[in-house]
Amino acid sequence: MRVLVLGGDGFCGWPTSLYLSDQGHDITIADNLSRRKIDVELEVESVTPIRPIHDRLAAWQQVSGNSIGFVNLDLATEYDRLTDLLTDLRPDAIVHFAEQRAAPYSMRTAETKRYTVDNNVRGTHNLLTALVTTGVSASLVHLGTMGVYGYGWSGSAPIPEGYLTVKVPTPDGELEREILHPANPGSVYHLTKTLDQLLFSFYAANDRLRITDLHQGIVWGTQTDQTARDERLINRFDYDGDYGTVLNRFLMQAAIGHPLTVHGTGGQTRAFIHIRDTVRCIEIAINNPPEANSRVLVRNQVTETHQLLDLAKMIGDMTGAEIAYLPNPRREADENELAVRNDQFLALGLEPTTLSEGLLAEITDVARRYRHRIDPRKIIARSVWRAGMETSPDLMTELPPE
Ligand code: NAD
Ligand code: USQ
Repeated sequence: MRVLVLGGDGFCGWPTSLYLSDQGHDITIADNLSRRKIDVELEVESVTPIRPIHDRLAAWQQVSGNSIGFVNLDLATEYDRLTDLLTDLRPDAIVHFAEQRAAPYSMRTAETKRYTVDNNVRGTHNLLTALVTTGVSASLVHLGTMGVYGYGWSGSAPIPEGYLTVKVPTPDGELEREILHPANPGSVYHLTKTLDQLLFSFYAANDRLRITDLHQGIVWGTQTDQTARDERLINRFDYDGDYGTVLNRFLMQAAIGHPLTVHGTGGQTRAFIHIRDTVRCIEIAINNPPEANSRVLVRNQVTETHQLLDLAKMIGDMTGAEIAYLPNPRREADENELAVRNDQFLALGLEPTTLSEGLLAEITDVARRYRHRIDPRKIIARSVWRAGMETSPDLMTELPPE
């Protein structure tokens, strides 16, 4: 299959591109490298030393014999170049990762809020319009998020895959309808994913575009079989207070002896998936697109749910790391229940990597190996959801000796 990977230089997009290339697909990446530029703006780097995109691509060609195309393109602002690319390439499938994806970054300032909305919503809408204008009949797979459903809204009822069955009272009795699950975003970033959903619904109904929206949980881990083949192919590992996600942050913190930064009580429950399962799910999704003329196909891309405090305790037991209960910089429930349906991917053959299998390897193979690249002053999350909310001072300012 000819596959266009939008955002293919990022944490999920890079290993997906290599995995699909390894499976024999013909891959082209389009990315504006904005994620690398935000690292410069935040004065932080991936724990793992990621190589410039052209070095990465040359290394993959050397290691695998397969070449991957690359186009430096801004999905949100370069509409004409996007239509040219679609017309030239005529992909069979498009995977859309190309959005600003950090909730804390999206809540930093008025500028980052506006950037996140402009970048994400315009990018998605440009893509949909470009597909209609060019007549390219590629199926589209978008990376959405579990956060569109919000947390705790339906108590212990499992979150369905995208649609909720509701009963509507009418003068003649009750009508049963399936509606898009109500949106409950917890940040401007998550809000953009709920706006994406409406764009998809419209274009699937009006233009018969074939769209899959993957509501993915928090991705953990770093390497896949492909990125581990050569150090030049290594995947990024974010640990900072904006882009680092909770489980990878705890693993990195344990590796340097930093207390585990639990926000609030740690009663928040979230959904997780290993990066190896992400890439496999994308392959399943491109191989099983919806029919034209059907509604958006929503699949929940998660394998486990955990309460944050349980995760912190598990890592503390494994490594001796202490837990620090910090003021929560976000506006979110202290505690919530979360059960998620993920029947579709399991039925299509996904065999989940469980937390118990990979945690220690992640600490020793990645976090400890590159610990010297960590700046402990970048660990505490400083982006607050509302002016005046408290954050913690740095708990460590220098790396302790090994
Ligand atoms: P990332 O920031 O590492 O990668 C995103 C890539 O898209 C970057 O390489 C960036 O340069 C590129 N990009 C952003 N805006 C662009 C634009 N306008 N034009 C072209 N390229 C652009 O993020 P990630 O962690 O790989 O996440 C990928 C997708 O998966 C995102 O849409 C995110 O919302 C979703 N997701 C991620 C997670 C997670 O835990 N990382 C979980 C659920 C969903
Ligand atoms: N948290 C801590 N300590 C930390 C960091 C985070 O307690 O050091 C807490 C947060 O307060 C929050 C939870 O952990 O309650 C998750 O935070 P996160 O940064 O790991 O995840 P989130 O902001 O939700 O965003 C990440 C990705 C995003 C993706 C989302 C999937 O950055 O792209 O969409 O996970 S989901 O959460 O399922 O919506």
